Amino acid sequence: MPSYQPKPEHKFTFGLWTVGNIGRDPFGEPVRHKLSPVEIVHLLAEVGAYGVNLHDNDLVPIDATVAERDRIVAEFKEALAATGLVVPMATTNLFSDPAFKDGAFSANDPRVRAYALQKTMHAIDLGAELGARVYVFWGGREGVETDAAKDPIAAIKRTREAMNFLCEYAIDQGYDLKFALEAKPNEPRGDMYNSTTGHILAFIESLDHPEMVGVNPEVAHEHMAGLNFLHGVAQAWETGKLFHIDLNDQAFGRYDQDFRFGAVNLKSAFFLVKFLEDVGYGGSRHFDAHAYRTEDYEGVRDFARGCMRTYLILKEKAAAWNQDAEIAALVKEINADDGAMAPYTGAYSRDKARALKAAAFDRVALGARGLAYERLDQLTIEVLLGVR
Ligand code: GLT
Ligand code: MN
Ligand code: MN
Repeated sequence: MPSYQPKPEHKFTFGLWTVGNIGRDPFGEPVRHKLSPVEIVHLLAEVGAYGVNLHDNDLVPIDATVAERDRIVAEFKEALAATGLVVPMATTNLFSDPAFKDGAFSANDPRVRAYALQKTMHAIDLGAELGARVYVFWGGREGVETDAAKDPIAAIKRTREAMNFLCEYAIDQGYDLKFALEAKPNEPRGDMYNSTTGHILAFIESLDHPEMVGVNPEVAHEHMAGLNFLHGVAQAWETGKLFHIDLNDQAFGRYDQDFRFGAVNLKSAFFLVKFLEDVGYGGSRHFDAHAYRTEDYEGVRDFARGCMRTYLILKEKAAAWNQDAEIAALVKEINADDGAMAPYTGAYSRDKARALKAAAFDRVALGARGLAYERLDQLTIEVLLGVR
């Protein structure tokens, strides 16, 4: 019986804000006491995580003096050294402080925009000091409740200007850092800009340094937009832009849930894990989720272990799917190609186009053929249910 034991090579990471979530929601007070960053590092080491990610202010309070900052960072580094945990990713909190109530990089007030840049440069320095190689940007407040408040074109241009500035800053400092932008359609703003991974992939191509910018798609955020997460991830991967990934779960049409990975949509989680493993995604598997509000810290450990365990079980199911002879035969049949169309298709030529326009197709026969996707899907379900 496999142990589904997390190992460093699985690259399972959690944010300080995930297992450190104290269960506050818009209707209720915290249900768990606050753990210090050092305590969180030890909790993560205990459950078998590989790394810990952080916002600047998860570690260093926004109003800390330089001396306080240095002391906190030194203590944190000691905890990392003692546990062997690493910090693969860092990010900036540009959403909690009231200064950012109208956004950070896209805010109407130029002072807020400049302060956001300043705060991010300090946070990038902190991330680089801790060894982070990926720097995430989640525009938590970059949006509006009413389009009377902001010109959407100005918002895009301001965001581009900020990203270009920060790319140059990282290059100028000689940091070995890639930026990963994270989309979300709404919450906490009524509507957020760069609302899906697709929007962001297009936006990246308009930057001065597109090669150093990719995406950090999150399961819940694409589900909130009603989208197929795997398809966004695949598009990012295919263009070399999958720099990071936020794993969690979310029921379609509900509030922002950030549930344990695989808690709601097992089949989508299966195809996602299968994709990441099949293509050989080498980045962090970051669980951006938190325990139910009903839990104490034992429940938080259950939550964290559950995220990793479900991932590893699904990884095993993916291998079983790939090795299943009946499934493999169906997949082969579905993708069969006798080469008869090769003279007409592929790269364009005038001759091919002329020949293709004159070719005869049995349209009725094409439409009449059954594709056996029902059988294939049922076999998939049976792999997942453990009867194959
Ligand atoms: C916040 C958000 C996440 C982002 C984090 C990075 S913070 O919890 O809900 O999706 O990834 O800023
Ligand atoms: Mn996230
Ligand atoms: Mn989220």
